[in-house]
Amino acid sequence: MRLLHTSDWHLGRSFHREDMLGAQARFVDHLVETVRAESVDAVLVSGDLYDRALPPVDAVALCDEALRRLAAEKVQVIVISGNHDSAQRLGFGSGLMDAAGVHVRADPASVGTPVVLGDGTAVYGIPYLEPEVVRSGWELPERGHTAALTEAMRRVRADLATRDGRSVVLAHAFVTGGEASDSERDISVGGVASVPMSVFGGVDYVALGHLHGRQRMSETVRYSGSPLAYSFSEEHQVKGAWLVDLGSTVRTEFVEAPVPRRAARVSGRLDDLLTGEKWARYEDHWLQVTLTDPSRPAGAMERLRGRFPHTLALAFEPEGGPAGDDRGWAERIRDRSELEIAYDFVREVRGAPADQAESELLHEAFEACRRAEAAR
Ligand SMILES: [Mn+2]
Repeated sequence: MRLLHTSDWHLGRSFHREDMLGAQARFVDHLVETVRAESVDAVLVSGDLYDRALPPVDAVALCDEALRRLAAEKVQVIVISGNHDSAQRLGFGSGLMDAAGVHVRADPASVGTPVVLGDGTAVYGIPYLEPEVVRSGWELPERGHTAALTEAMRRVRADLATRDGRSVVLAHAFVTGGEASDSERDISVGGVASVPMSVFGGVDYVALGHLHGRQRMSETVRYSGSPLAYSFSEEHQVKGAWLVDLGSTVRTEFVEAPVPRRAARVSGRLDDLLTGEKWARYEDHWLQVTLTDPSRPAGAMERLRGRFPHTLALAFEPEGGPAGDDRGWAERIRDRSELEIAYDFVREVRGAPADQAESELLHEAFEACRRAEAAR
C-alpha cells in the first residue's frame, strides 16, 4: 500500500503581499503527476487545506479542482480539518463525497471509524480537536490537547482491536520536540500546545500536520510540512510530501515539490547590497532585507527593487543598535513640545535627525493644526 502524506496546503494564503494561488495550482499539478508516476494508492492531507475558515472563492475553486482530479486518478483521498479550517464548512457534503473516494474527516464523532483501503489498511482521520469543544462532548476529566488526543486515540485503538490489517492515523497537532516556524497559528490557547508522541503509539504510521517544516519525530511518526514556504523563517526548508510504503516494514521517501521562487533573508548596508557581487544570487529571490546603515537611507525600497524586484519586506537595524535610552515614555516626553516629540520620533525611526526642510515641514504642519484648532 502506497501513501502520499501531505498537509498544510493553506489554499488562499499569500506570502506578504505576493499572491500564492498560482504556486498552489502548480503544486496541485505536481501532486496529480506524483500520484500517477508513483502509483500512489491513497493521498493523505493532514489538515489546513485552507488558510482561513472563510476561504476566498478562487481558493475553493482550486480545492475543488484538486479533489476532482485526484478522484479521477482513482486514488483514495483522506483529508482532516486543521486549526485554520472551519470543520463545519470543510465537512459539508463529506458523506456524499465518500462514495467518490474523497473522505473528509472534520467531525470528532467519527475518529473511531476508519477509511478502509483495498488491502484492509485502516486509515483514521482525527480532525484538529478544539480542546474546549471535545472536552464537554467527550466528558473529559481535563482540558487540553493531550487529553483530547488521548481520548481520540483510545477510540482508534478500540476499533483497531476488531481488525487485523495495518493502520494509519492522520492528526493535526503540535508534538513535543517538533520545530515550529513563523507561519503556524498558535494553538496554545487554553493550555499547553504540545502533546507527547507516546499518545500516538500502536499504529503503523502517523501522518502529522500543523508544523510547516518536514520532520521525522520517529521512523513512523512524521510531519510532511507545507508544500510551499509561507514565511521567511522557512527559507532553508525543503518542501514536499512523504511517499510511504506500508509493507511488512514501513519505508519512506521524500518527494520534493516545485519551488516557485526561493525565499531568503539578507542583511547589510544599502550601497553594498546594491553593488556587491555576492548578492547577485538573490536577484530573483523573494527577499526580506534588513538594512544596517547608521541612518535609514531615503527611498530604500525603490532602490532595492531596482536590483531585487521581489523584495517583500524591509527592516532597519542600524549597526551597533539605536542609541540606548532606557527612560520610560512619560519621562522622555516630559516638558517637550509636540514639535520636539515629532523630531525625536524622526530621529528614533531613521537613526538621523530631521534635516532643515523636514524640520520646517513639521513646524508648518503643527502650526496649521494649531490654527485649525483655534478657528473652531
Ligand atoms: Mn498549518
